[in-house]
Amino acid sequence: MSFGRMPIANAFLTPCQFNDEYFYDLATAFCPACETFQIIDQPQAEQMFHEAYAFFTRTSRAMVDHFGVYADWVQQKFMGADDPFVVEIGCNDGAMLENFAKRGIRHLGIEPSANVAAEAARHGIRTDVTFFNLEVARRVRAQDGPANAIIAANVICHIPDINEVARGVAHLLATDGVFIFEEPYLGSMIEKGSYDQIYDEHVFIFSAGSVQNAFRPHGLELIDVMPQPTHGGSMRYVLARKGARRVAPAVQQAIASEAEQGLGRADTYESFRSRCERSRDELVKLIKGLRADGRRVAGYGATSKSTTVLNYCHLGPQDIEFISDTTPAKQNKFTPGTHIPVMAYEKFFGNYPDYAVLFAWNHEAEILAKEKGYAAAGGKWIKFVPEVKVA
Ligand code: JHZ
Repeated sequence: MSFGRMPIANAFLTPCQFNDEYFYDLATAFCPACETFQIIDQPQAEQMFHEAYAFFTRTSRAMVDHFGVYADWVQQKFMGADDPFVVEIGCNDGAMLENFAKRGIRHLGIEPSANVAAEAARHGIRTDVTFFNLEVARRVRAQDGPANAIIAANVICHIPDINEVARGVAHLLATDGVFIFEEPYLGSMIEKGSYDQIYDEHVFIFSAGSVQNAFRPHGLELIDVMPQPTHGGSMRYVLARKGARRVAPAVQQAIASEAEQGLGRADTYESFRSRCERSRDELVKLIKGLRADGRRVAGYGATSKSTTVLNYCHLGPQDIEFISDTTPAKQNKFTPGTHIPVMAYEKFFGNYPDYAVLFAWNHEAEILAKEKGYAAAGGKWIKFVPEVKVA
């Protein structure tokens, strides 16, 4: 399936950059042999992760809380060794590792985007500004010893060379160490029709089956899976060296439920494609209709996901007046490809639109709780996951 010509999801830009924008074809494929769902054309990692990376984890209070709970669980369950060592791949602004650092636990955040890594350092996190690979794993092990836990959140699916990740993890992990990561789950994306999870950074949308197949050749075994409510449905995967730890029954249960859901069948993806097309047509019709009636429509949350929605639906500033976002690095810039202004939250609060497209739909509970005033003033939300509707 192709979603068409797509810019880099987080490349928010200024008008003088409009003429040099980079585009690629956002198309997906499913491999029945290894059960991997992935994008085909993959922009270079350096085009996405650099010193001006626009996404900061701390922009969601609920996610910061979630990472606090995640970190506590890792510590209680897997950090019993004397002087344990934890490594996070892709630590962003340090929202997760801070929970280890403040307890004096030896840690290292490996983060290729220098600006978010600097924010992590500001919070007392030890960082290494680089992409994770086998060579880095060798260097870290030589300096700090083996890792009792290697953790990641919304990162492993961003790395095209998954075999290199597996080689690095297999080298760095202690004999009884664990590799734990979580990210948007294929089963949830198919169930909800949340096609906006597909963009350049998300090279893979993993499932229990595809994770098992990707890491098994490297001597790493999937020993547990735990569904998470974050990002519209995520899965946490726990891996260990083969035979080092007991495999929880949840692994086989997840694999059986993936088969039942049809994640290995072509017709599942045919239906998903039709659902994406229907969602696009309904959203465009709704927004164009409102604009024809003279209504003001804005967006809430200039997410990476919204780059896919806006470009796939060909919605621009004539349809969506502006998008409100709390991230300073995105404000007063324009959305990739569609050039809708991104404005500070005050613009939304001070001049409520008639309708607001909830692009950050995964943070709905957090946002609706703080935006009671918008609804009270007669403002309406446009949602598009799992179905297009006004609420
Ligand atoms: P949010 C990013 O995806 C990129 P995105 C990345 N590839 C990934 O995998 C996930 O994160 C984890 C703003 N906001 O979290 C802040 C408000 O304005 O859905 C963010 O710009 N007001 C690493 O970009 C955006 O919305 C608010 O009240 O799709 C949310 O982005 C809140 C809560 C957020 O991730």
